[in-house]
Amino acid sequence: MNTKTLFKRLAENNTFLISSHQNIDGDGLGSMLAINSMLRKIGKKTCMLYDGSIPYFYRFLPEIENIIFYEEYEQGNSCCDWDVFVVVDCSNPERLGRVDQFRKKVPIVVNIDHHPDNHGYGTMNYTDYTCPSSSLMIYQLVKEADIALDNNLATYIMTGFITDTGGFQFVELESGLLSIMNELIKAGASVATIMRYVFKYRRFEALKLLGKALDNMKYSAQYHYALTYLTRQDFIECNSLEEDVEGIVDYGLHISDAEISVFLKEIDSGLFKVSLRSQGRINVLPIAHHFGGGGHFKAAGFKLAGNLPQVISRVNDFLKNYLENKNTTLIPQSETYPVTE
Ligand SMILES: [Mn+2]
Repeated sequence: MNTKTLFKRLAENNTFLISSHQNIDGDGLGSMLAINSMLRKIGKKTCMLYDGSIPYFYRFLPEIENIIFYEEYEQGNSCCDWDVFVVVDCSNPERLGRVDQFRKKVPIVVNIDHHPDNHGYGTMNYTDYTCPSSSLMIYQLVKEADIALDNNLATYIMTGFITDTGGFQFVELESGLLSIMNELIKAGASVATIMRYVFKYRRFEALKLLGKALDNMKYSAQYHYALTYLTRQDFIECNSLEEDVEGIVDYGLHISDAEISVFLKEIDSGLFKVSLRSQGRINVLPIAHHFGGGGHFKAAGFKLAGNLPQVISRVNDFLKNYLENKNTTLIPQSETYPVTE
């Protein structure tokens, strides 16, 4: 669906529920806040609802305190019936957690996303996997609607873009993108501020946890991939929070000839969340699909049950097999954008 038709349909309705995926990142948050801000500017009633916790380093985002947590919703608040449910940056609606129930209760479901494995679960789907961030898709919608960018809206869109491109590292900044950046900066987005919060501003305990992960890292010089892990015990020893792992998976790609970085995080005793990152040549999405997960060509993830040695060996076995068939595993040319799951 194009932006013109979508905006027309949005404008015809009055009340909107907005949500995004669990383990939310800067693009999920930026996109939620951006569509919320856009709809409010045209006089709509909105409610941002999220099932999960929001990492502390995203609290610099204006009006983030307006996002309602699912627990608060359950305890009763002003949100009631909605005409439209807008889901942003979410390839699979199961990733909405308990908010997913509203897909069946709200008449119109709008799916705005840039994940290549989004199968169009909305009643209206605005999907574009060549777009570097979902927030940039909302930028296109804002332009279509002829809504003026203000400081907040520009900050939300820029935060999504910066998060999903790893701070402009994983995208060729061509003139088209640069002119959008220029417009966002003119409207008040501060690249320096966003970069600091998204990539640097961390608790001391997060750095200790990174130390553990680097210590646990193994590198396969033969297959060119790094693999590391963190167990529940590591979290306890470092007094760490779940969000303290943000960015750890990227460190494996610092190795000069690494093609892939793998990070296993024990989320519960005997259950691991596995994150994959690619330098840009090898497609990691089929690996995630094999294990029932999803994501992008360069950033994907899945969950795997077992104890640590079992999980490591299952991942190693599959990866080695996969990497031996390189002809079938390369990222299609020019499809090299997002870097978060
Ligand atoms: Mn995204």
